[in-house]
Amino acid sequence: MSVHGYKVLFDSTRKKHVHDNAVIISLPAVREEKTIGNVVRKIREQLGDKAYIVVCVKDEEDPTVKAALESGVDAIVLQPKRGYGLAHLTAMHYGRSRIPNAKTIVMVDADDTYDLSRLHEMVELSLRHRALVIGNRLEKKPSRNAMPTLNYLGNKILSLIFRILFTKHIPDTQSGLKVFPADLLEHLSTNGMEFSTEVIVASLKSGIPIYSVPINYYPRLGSPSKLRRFRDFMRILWFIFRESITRFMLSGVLSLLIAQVILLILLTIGLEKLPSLILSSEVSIWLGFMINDRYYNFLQDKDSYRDFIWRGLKYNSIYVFSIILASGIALLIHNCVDLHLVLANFIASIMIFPLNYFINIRLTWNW
Ligand SMILES: Nc1nc2c(ncn2[C@@H]2O[C@H](COP(=O)(O)OP(=O)(O)OP(=O)(O)O)[C@@H](O)[C@H]2O)c(=O)[nH]1
Ligand SMILES: [Mg+2]
Repeated sequence: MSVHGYKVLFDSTRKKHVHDNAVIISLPAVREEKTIGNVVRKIREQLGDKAYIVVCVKDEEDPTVKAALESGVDAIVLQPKRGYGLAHLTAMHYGRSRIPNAKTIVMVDADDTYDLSRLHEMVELSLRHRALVIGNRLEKKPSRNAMPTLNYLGNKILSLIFRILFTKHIPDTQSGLKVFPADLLEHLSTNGMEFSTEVIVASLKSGIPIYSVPINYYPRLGSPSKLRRFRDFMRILWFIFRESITRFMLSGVLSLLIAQVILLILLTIGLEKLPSLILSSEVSIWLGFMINDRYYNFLQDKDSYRDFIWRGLKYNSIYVFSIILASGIALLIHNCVDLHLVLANFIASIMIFPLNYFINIRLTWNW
């Protein structure tokens, strides 16, 4: 993915930045002329000339452009359309086009609210482990001036939902300060505020480890926030759902339905109830595995036929407990409520969906 239609407003073309240790800094800004100077100074204090600072604005007339020039940034670009994510994508892609060797990208707001005193350490950590390093603002509750209670709750809730659906604990998913390996950029494409979450999801999918470093969070002293609370909250929530549960919907629903058809056939030809249940569940799990593998680039890269079977067996064996549980529940419902076994099995399968989801997501991104 690359960004089209952007405009370069300024480029220092300082050749000394083109070295292997360069770090691309992406600074999206809308009317941040009062604070951008401070942010640039703090970045230089931490990273010196290693930092290749790209500011992205959405309006050519924005006074931030002048302030950024005066503060000594390396490049200023104009994004093709509005959007926080698109601003980052524009700055990052431009940075990479200038410094193809850069190994690390830093994203941070231009509003001087993020504590950058650990930036150097975060960059080192990211380089050493090829990791995503997140500045965690929620280690201790930030002052209400810095983060109003509603924003604090929103951040906590989004991080909690993320934890439930991705079975991964990240204390501050919405932090705007993130440091990650530059090649992760190939997997990023969202234009709105969900960009921040996309960086985490892309890291999980790529098997990149994630670290959190506690930082302070300060009040905004410049222009008002660009956050549209409700709209952005809903967009991020939808993104989390889209990337987690719905990812397994197709395979889940398909294999669930096919399992019931197979169960009906096995019962009709006179097989005992328990073996019929187990056999139909097995087929459904294999089917789910194959759909996931084919359509969601499941587990690692493409491998040989033998490896595929081996992975399938491993995947299957982890489901043993869930098959026993589902069959048990199905028989219980069937006997107690006198429901047809196929219907009882259908209900049991839906009941154990959370367990299967948990197994599936753990296996998919195997952490
Ligand atoms: N270029 C560009 N920058 C943007 C856009 N939207 C937001 N920004 C900048 O992106 C950064 C993050 O936006 P903020 O308004 O600080 O949003 P936030 O940090 O989630 O919310 P607060 O905690 O209230 O600051 C700031 O530097 C903004 O100026 C956009 O559409 N284009
Ligand atoms: Mg901000």
